This record gives sequence, structure tokens and C-alpha cells, in this order.
Amino acid sequence: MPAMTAVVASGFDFSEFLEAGRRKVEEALDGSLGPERPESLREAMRYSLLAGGKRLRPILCLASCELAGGDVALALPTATALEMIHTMSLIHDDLPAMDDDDLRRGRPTNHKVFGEATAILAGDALLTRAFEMVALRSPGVPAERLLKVIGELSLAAGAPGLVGGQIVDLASEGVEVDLDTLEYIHLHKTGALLQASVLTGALIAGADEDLIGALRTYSRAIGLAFQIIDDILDVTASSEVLGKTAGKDLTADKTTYPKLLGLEESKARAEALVEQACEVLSPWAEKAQPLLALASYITSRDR
Ligand code: GRG
Repeated sequence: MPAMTAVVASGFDFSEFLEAGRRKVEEALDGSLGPERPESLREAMRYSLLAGGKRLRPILCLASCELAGGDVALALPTATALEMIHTMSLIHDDLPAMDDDDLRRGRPTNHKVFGEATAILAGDALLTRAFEMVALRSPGVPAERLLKVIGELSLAAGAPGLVGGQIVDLASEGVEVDLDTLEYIHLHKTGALLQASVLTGALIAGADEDLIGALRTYSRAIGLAFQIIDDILDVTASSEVLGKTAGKDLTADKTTYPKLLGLEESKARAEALVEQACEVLSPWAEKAQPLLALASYITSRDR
């Protein structure tokens, strides 16, 4: 478990909220796999999906559903789908053709254990299972809401999101990158799925346009802040704490926020983004406590 600061505001206990969310998500993830054949594929999928991780994306989805007045239980299949897409992206990102890493979530990367072919296919199976979770395993959610969720997930995972960000990121290794390009990479590679996490929870609850608009702004800001902090942690934290190889951006000669702006200015930017995210949710005051605390957690996290 990461070190975390208990944020207690108006009787809201953030540590307890986070722990309860993680328990719920872990249980749902555990029950979401099976019956994959052959056994090696199932093992590879379970290995990465159940390897821990902060579970931030599913927790954001559940919190957003609750803020919009929805039944959190109905959002659980989508929450697991988000973690599946995220895990797939980590497996593929670690492959030799991409970031070529051998440590993830504190253990050897998927391809180191199961081989490249199985790792690629385990990622593919998780990505497609994610859509199955929403389309076929979300009882009780009206079909038109599920269709919107599927739309958001497609945009986030594909060329307009993760894939687009990743390809620009790879092309930027070893070359000078300006702040606009760096922001493009961060918003797509990392921000798109965080944004989808927040929006899908609200869509399942049937949120109105005002709230969806506010959540769009909130999630764009926290998505960018999240990756800025990721860049900072890459240079300030150890591999042991991060559970992945620290200092990777330097080795791969990547442009990062600390490289362009320095550590202090990068931190200040992330904090300003979190402030902006919280500001936009102020009309929802008390009900938004979990999302406000999650925004602050993004800049205070140590891994
Ligand atoms: C094949 C459709 C398809 C997409 C894959 C490989 C790829 C395209 C994109 C890479 C996206 C990527 C790995 C972005 C980094 C995002 C990031 C900051 C990950 C770390 O997230 P945390 O800190 O990790 O939430 P945990 O382990 O806590 O879940």
C-alpha cells in the first residue's frame, strides 16, 4: 500500500474511502476473469491485472458515479473495464518494442515471465474483455448509457487517446520536444483514460450536461497533473517505492516536465491544475468530497 495522507474534511475520511474503494475493486477484478483457455493465457492476464496498483481509475469512476447520484454497484463492471485497459497499456508499454522495461508493480514485467507473444495476447485479451464487461456484463444499466460508455472507452484507448499519445511519445525519444508537444503526449497517453474514468462513472448515473461539462474540465486537469507528478517521481523516487524502474525517462532521453521547467515549477503546475480541478466542482460542494480528495492525492502521492 502506498503511504497516504488521511484527508479528513467535513467528516470525510479519505484513507478509509480509498481502502474501501480498493477492496471493492480488487474483489470485482478477481471475479472478472475466466474461463480463459489455455491456462497460460489466463495466468498471464491474472498476473498483471491482480498485481496491485493504486486502482485510481476504477475508484475515480465509482466516485464520479456517486457524485452524479448513481448506484455505484452498477458502475463496477465499467470500473473493472478501466483497470483492464490500463493494465493492458502497461503490459504493452513494457514490451521491448516500446519502453522495454523489466519491472512493473513491484514484479517482473509480463513478457519477462510469459514471453513476448503471450504478453501481447494477454494485453489484447484484457482490452477486449474490457468492452465485454461493459456491453455484456453490466446488468441494470440502460443500453443507451452503455453505448456512451463504450464510446468514451474507445476514444480513450485508441488513436484519439492512449495509442496516439504513445506513438508521439515514442517518436519524441532523443529529440527536442516543446511544451505543447509534451502536453499533447501527457493528455493523450495518460490523461485520456483518466478522463474516461471520470466521465463513464457519471454517464452510468445519467448525469446532466452541466455536471458532465464540469467533470470534463476536472478530469482533463487531474489527468495532466497526474503525468506531471509521474515525471517528477521518475527522478525523485526509488524503483523500490515506485514498483517500476526509476530514472527511466533520463535513460530513454525523454523530454519531461522537470527537464523543461525544473522540479519546483513542475510541482507548481501540477498543484495549479489540481486547484483548477477542485474549483470547477465547487457548485457540487459536499457531494464532491471524494473527487476533491482524489485530486489532492494526485499531487501528494509518493508512487
Ligand atoms: C494497444 C489500444 C492499445 C493501447 C496501448 C502502450 C500504449 C498503447 C500506451 C501506453 C500508455 C501508458 C503506459 C501510459 C503511462 C500512464 C501511467 C502514468 C501509468 C502509471 O499509472 P499508475 O501510477 O500505475 O496509476 P498503477 O500501477 O498504480 O496502476
